[in-house]
Amino acid sequence: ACSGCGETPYLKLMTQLFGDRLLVANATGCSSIYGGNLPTTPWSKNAQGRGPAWANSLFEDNAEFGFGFRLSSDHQADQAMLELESFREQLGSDLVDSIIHAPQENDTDIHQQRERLKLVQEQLQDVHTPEAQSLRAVMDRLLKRVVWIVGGDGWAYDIGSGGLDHVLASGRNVNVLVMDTEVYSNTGGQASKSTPMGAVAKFAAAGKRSAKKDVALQAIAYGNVYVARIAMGASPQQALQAIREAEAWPGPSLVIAYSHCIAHGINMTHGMEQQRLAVRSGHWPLFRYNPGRTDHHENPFILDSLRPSVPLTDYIRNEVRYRALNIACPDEAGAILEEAQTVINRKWGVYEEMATHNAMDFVPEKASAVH
Ligand SMILES: Cc1ncc(C[n+]2csc(CCOP(=O)(O)OP(=O)(O)O)c2C)c(N)n1
Ligand code: SF4
Repeated sequence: ACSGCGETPYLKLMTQLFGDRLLVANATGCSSIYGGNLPTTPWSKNAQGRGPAWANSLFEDNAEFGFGFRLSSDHQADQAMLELESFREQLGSDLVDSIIHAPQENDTDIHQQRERLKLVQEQLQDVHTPEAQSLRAVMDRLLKRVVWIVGGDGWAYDIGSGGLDHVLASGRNVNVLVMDTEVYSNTGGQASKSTPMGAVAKFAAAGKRSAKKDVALQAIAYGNVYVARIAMGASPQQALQAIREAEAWPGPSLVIAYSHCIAHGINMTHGMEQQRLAVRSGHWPLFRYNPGRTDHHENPFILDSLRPSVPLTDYIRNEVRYRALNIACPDEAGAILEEAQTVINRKWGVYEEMATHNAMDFVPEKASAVH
């Protein structure tokens, strides 16, 4: 990756959180290039040399590709449980039941499940029947697998958006991370539906004239999708909390991560500060929509950032993609950026109002069932 890339810290964090339980479906884009070229990759391994399983299919089918990981992994877990059942007498009901009913909700639960599975391996190590060999081969499926579908905005907002929508609507336990650079970075910075109003990009040489698509609100409309908007440079704690909550939610999750990029024309050594300005100006409000909160009659929508405290111009003046607007169309630049500020003000108003709602204002619990 380019040095100072805004995408890579999210992937490193994901490895650190989920390690060898992580299955990653990676859309084509910068992340499939720097992520797939060993040894310089943000994906890391633990002391035992184990790390995530990773694969890249295409640009356009990544959500469906990752959805397949979920289906196959659930199927393999079911198969492993059946095979484990057939050893109930030999292993003892206590051990078998504790494996089958293990909660696996936090690090301690996961550690305990690993220990139980180790115990089964030990007890079966001298059993050489085909059944025992088969169980040994599938047993690691009884450790909870975490599926993350990752990619850029070109994939999520544009070319893979139909598939992404379909997968989010499935109610299944998949997690999606969109590393949003607001352009197609890997192919040189073409505009996507994520490109903000006023930014100059390829195919938007006179500045993008329409507002950025709000994929978060689209997903929130389903009611059963966990949705968060994060920016590690502005709030690493909120980013960490959102990624953890997304994984813990038993249905679909969508995390949209602000990712600064060389395509923005910034000094990359100040990328994280630029993320802070994106949040403080209201360009990138931080929030979490956690459907699980409606179970406790709480508002699922939490606005994590404060009301904008600096004008948009304070953020965009550090970025060539916006400064280029004055050169490309000096007569219109002022009006376009004024409009962009209005978009931000109104969008903030929408989020602020959502944050004052109560659970009853959102999709009801029954309609938001997950499976
Ligand atoms: C169907 C298809 N169209 C175009 C491409 C060429 N292509 C590869 S990566 C890429 C850009 C990816 O942009 P984005 O999803 O925003 O990810 P980023 O590179 O910004 O991380 C494009 C257009 C492709 N591989 N497949
Ligand atoms: S082009 Fe942007 S997203 Fe791609 S590696 Fe460079 S900084 Fe990261």
